Amino acid sequence: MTGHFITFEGGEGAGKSTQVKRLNDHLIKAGYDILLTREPGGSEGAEALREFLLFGGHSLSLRSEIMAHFAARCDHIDQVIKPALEKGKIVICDRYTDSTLAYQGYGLGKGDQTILSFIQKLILLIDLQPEQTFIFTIPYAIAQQRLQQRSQKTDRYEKQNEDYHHRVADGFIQIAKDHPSRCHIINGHDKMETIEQIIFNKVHQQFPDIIL
Ligand code: Z5A
Repeated sequence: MTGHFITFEGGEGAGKSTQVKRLNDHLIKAGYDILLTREPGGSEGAEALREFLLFGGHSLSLRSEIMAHFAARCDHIDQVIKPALEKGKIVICDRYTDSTLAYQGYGLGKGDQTILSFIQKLILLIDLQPEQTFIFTIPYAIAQQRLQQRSQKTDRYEKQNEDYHHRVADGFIQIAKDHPSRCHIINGHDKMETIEQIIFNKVHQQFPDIIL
């Protein structure tokens, strides 16, 4: 594969999607070939599974919920991400495997080692890790204020209690510690322009062929 694979992660309302768009727009203006995508979703089948996972209202066992996220992910990888990387595109993905570790492993699974290792085995099986990941952090109260100001419908994870969201946030920090060369922690409470510049610099440092 000749392209690059960059992911954005973190709690909801932390500002990931805003920065994903800024990086995408900037790279396109600079003449790069980009695939901007998201999870769960990103392919026709995975978008159908997204609807089921986020808004379906079904009760799933934790392992089956994890498998459903990975089913969506495999379709997304096989039909969209791998072909784009093979064409040399820069793939920017809003959420990926670290979200499963944080939301299902640390959030719903409360950091249980059996669940974390179940997810880690699936991550190894799918055999496509991002080269660079930005992990956004934000105080819970600020994220809530931001989310209340928008009209989007609330998904099943956003409806979880505050303790759950703290476990997810701590999980993301742990993931960043476990993968220091791939992951960069971004303070989502900084100004948008400051964050944008930090990300541009980190992308250029990691991939000297990308000039921003
Ligand atoms: N999920 C999972 O459980 N397991 C998995 O394996 C995967 C996902 C892959 C997908 O949600 C849900 O799926 C997610 C985890 C779960 N659920 N939760 N909760 P999503 O992708 O649809 O939604 P999200 O990722 O949570 O996105 P979000 O809520 O839109 O958050 P965001 O992308 O980080 O924030 P934003 O849209 O860029 O910004 C939010 C608002 O803040 C907006 O009004 C901005 O203008 C404002 N903003 C952004 N940056 C700033 C700064 N720097 N200052 C001030 N205001 C700002």
